[in-house]
Amino acid sequence: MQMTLRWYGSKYDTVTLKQIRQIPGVTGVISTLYGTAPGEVWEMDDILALKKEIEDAGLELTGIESVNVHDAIKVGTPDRDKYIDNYITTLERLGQAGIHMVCYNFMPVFDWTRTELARVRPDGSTVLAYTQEAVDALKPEEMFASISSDANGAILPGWEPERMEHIKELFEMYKEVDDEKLFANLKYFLERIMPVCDKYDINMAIHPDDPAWSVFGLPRIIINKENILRMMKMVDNPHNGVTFCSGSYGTNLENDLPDMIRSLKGRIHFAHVRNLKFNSPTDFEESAHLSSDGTFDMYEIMLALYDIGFDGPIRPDHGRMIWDEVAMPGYGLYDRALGATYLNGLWEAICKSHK
Ligand code: DNO
Repeated sequence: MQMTLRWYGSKYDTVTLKQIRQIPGVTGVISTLYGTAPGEVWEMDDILALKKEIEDAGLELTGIESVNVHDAIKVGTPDRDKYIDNYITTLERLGQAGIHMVCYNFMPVFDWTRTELARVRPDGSTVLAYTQEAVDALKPEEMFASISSDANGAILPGWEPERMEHIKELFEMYKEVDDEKLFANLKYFLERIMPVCDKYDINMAIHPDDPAWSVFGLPRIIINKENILRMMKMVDNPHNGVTFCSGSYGTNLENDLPDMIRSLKGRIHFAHVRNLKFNSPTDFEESAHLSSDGTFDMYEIMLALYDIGFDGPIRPDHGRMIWDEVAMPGYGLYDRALGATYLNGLWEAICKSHK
């Protein structure tokens, strides 16, 4: 596996490439053209400039998170082909630039959803947290206002203000879309993009829905083993794979994470590894990566990845805000660096004990 860190680009991120380069064992960066809107074609010059900036800092552009999918594709509106064509052109250019892993999601309206961005833990760190009760008490359009003041000035992925201005229209668009329709639209999208992925050897890695259940009555399908295996089978091409995100699948305590990993041998193209601490089945917070700080056995997760021969990029996922850092919630430097080091330690021990 290759340890990486997510980086939003010098215009948007408080963390620098120089800092990332100094985290032991981190050799790559997962980035994106953060200023582009879903559906837009990415310019080759912008892709190459991003790649060069990262390489000049002594790191590799290991993959893209994310090339976002336009809502027309998820909803299956008559103009979806235009947006799929744009997506294909972007993939083509990424392939030509030597990029072989693209993370994306198929979540309607929102990307990941948290109800608090700065819950204070007993040690004084602050973390992202979720309670179902808070979601049930809010209208979707209130949700954005309720969390944006804690965002430290950052624009959160999937929660861009210009998107949120159209939230009612977005909900209207999805009125007729249920789980089956969403599966069908995903299949249509994947079947159209697989030829370009085959040509340039691009691994598509779908990110799970987070939390792994329906929010605000919207359909959500990338939530458990059954659905993800259905998706792998429905377009049975090795380039159709997943981002295994322990913190997203893990929101549903019925998901057996190591078992899910083992069932996806050869199809995990990217791993996000983090821990959650549950206070009740519908109230969780994003703890430190260490097993003892949360609910998951991180050793078992890393062991399952080892057992299936996982050799793709991995990243510590969201970190806590510690040591007075001010950064995009979940994406500061310090706790993600601790997470990377911890995961590297587990991996080294697993590798050595299997020699
Ligand atoms: C949250 C991230 C997600 C992820 C997208 C992929 O921090 O893991 O926003 O990047 O869902 O498209």
